[in-house]
This record gives sequence, C-alpha cells and structure tokens, in this order.
Amino acid sequence: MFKKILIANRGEIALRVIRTCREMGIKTVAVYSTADAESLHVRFADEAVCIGPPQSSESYLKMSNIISAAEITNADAIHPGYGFLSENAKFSKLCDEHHIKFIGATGEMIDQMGDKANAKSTMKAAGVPCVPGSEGVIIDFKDCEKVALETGYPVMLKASAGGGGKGMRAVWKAEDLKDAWDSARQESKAAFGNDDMYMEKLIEEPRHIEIQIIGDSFGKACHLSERDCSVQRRHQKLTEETPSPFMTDELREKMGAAAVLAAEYIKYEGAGTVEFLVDKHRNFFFMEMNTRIQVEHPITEEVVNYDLIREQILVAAGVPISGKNYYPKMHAIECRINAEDPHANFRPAPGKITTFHAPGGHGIRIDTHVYAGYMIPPNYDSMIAKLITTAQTREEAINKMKRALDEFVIEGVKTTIPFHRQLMDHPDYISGNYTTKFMEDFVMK
Ligand code: MV4
Repeated sequence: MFKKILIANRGEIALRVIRTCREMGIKTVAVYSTADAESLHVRFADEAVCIGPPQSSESYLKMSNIISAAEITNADAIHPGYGFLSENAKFSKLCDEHHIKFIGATGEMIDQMGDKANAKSTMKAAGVPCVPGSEGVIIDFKDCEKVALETGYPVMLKASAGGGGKGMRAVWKAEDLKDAWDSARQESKAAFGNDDMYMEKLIEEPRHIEIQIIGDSFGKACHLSERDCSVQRRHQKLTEETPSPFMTDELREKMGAAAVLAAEYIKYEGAGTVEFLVDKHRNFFFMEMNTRIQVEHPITEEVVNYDLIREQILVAAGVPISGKNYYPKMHAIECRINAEDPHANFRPAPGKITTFHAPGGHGIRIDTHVYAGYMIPPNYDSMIAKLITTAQTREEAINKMKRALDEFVIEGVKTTIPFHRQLMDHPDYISGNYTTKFMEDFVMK
C-alpha cells in the first residue's frame, strides 16, 4: 500500500481525499497556491508545499511544480481529484515516468476517451448502444451534408475534442447546416486547437443519466448504479440524485451491463463514469466516459454504502475488486452550493464568508472546505459546499433537503441556496418529470 499520497487539488475534494487517507493510515501532502495558504486542506494534510501564485496555470496546473513537490516529500502516489490535471494524459504519463502512481486513468486511456469521435467508435465496437450518425470524423462539408441526409434531421454536430457543449450545434433543417458547420468548427478550433467534427441524430429532451463504474488492474469491472444529472445550466450541474426517478429495474440492468461492458472492453482501471443520454422511450445511448472521480460521487457513496476514494486507492495499489455490482438501498440528493447570485444569472460572487452555519442531523452530509471568516478567492470555480441528504425514499430526501437548506446560514456572499430551495418546491422536480431542458424554463422568484 502507498505510504504517502500527494493531493494535486484544492477545496472540498482535497479535504475529501485527505480524510480517507487518514482513515487508511496513509500520510498526505497538500499542494497549494498562495491564494489558498489559509485553506483547510493545507491545515489537515500531514505536509504542505506551496506550488505557485493564484492563477491555476501557474500552480494547480503546473505539472513540473507538482512533480517536484511529490519528489521532495517522497510521495509514492498522486491523487488528482476532479478538474485541473485529473484528465490530463501528459500528466498521467509524467507521473509514470517519475515512478509516482497516478490515481486515475493511464495517459493512453485518457487520450482514447478524450477524443469523443474515437471514444464513440471504441464503444460501438464494444457493443455499447450509441446514437446513430457519422462513422467517426466527418471529412468535409460534402460528407457532412451526406451524413445529415442519411441520419435524418434534426441532427447534432459535435466537436471531437469537445465535451461540455463547446463546438456543439443542433441543426433542424438542411439550409442551416452550412452555418452550423462553419461556426461549430471555428468554435472548436479556438477552444481546443482542433476542429474535427462528428454527427449524431439529435435526441430531443434527453435525460443525462450516468453510471458509476470501477475497474481493477485484473481487467474486472463493476457498476454502482446511476446518477441523474439532468438538472444543468449551461452544462454546469446544479443538483444530482440517485436513483434516477426515471429509472426502472430493467433499465438499470441494461445500462449497468453496458457500462461494465464499456469498462472491461478497454480494460479500464480506476473509478470512472459512463455518461448516457436517455430518450423518452428509455432508449439509452453512450455520450462520454469520464476518467476521474466526479463532484457528485457522494450520492452514490451514500446509497450503496461504499467509499469511492478508498476503492480508487485500493485498485491503484493493485487490490482486486469484489466483482459484484452495487444497487441503491436509499435515496440521495446533492445540491451544489455555489458562491453565485441566482437572481443575477448565477453570476459568480466571491468574497468573505462572515457567517457559516451548516445544517446537521440524521441523513445530512456536507462536503466543504469553507468556514466563517473564509475568503473565497476569485481564481477558481465557485462551488463552496455540497449538501447531500439521504433517506429511505425520494420524498423524504426532498423534505430533508428543504429542512437542511432552511437551516443553512451563509452570510457575506450570495449563494445558490435560494435556487435549490425553490427547486425543491417545483412541481416538475417533485414529480421527477424533468429533462436537460428543465433549466431553460426556470425562473427565480
Ligand atoms: C446530445 C444532445 C442531444 N442529442 N447529443 C451536451 C454536452 C455534450 N457532452 C453532449 N450534450 C448533448 N448531446 C445528441 N445526439 C443533447 C446534449 C445536451 C445535454 C446533455 C447532457 C446534459 C445536458 C445537456 C444540455 C444540452 C444539450
């Protein structure tokens, strides 16, 4: 087992990893930028190394500084958390070259899944259901027109280097194809330095349902059921829940089996997520695979009673998984509390937290790095806490969430608490009848 793990991240996820390491008797090294000198991950780790100034590009993304910090402190593994270097193929390879275990996917795996057209071809070959469309990358506009006709309008043009909606265009009729093709390619080139495009049939009003998987170094994988992440705004998730209110036992079996098939086909090692689009007829299609631990992992932990960070560390150390799949025994909901003003278009609202009173009691989990007196730096994402409720039923989990949101007091900065409180009273949320379009029609009171 590892003796010392360096956590190449900040905020709540750095704390989350430190906590499990402590329970496992593994020493921890925090890295931090000068903006995070007062952060809890620095205080709770056994050692801490400053890696640069506030800008991420000069600190949490600075590979050479992080590798140096690991070498100076004799860390034998690096946990990248989510974001930053967690899906950076070059960094994964660099860790390898320095004989430091990267607790995540290999560089080759990240490359393979990072190219979306390639990831889709691989999944299709594995036998995982995919949205009909182009066979890989589209060669030119003539090819684009041909594929659109064969697929049938409406279609979706997608950037192969994309993800998060960048370089993506829905096209409803042939006359709009040229403009969409040109602008999507331009956007993709600017964002990723690559303008490879592929095409799919447009799935109207889909749900975003993802399956958590974990694979070991012996080629065996299992799934831990689903998370419904359909409540998103501009491709940012706001709240997630498990089980999905749209799920049936039959669909879970099929999607779980497809996700395990995907993982085992590529000999995936570590924790990962297979994202699916699910249409109104409960047809499901592979969308993307995430090769990291995700923000919303705690709801899965709560309903299947499983520490995902612990299992990530164990499989990275060469321990085999049990092999069985995990099914939800409870219902869990996560609300992402961001320092944003929901009444002003969710505009980021960094600043000093003057009062912080977290809710407590049965079935409440809060993953956060903030405290009263904490200054939220403007340099990073705006998530300041995750509020997770767990109960026997969905209705109880919602009622518990309402109670917890009412108890939560954060003063000094605007937060998304009022948004979540309103959401928990929304008839379409309560009925479970929501899709990825839900936030388009949502208005704050
Ligand atoms: C789609 C789609 C409809 N049809 N693909 C958005 C992010 C990118 N990773 C994939 N996305 C979508 N792909 C087809 N063929 C609709 C979306 C989509 C979406 C997906 C999941 C969650 C929220 C979304 C919001 C808008 C569009």
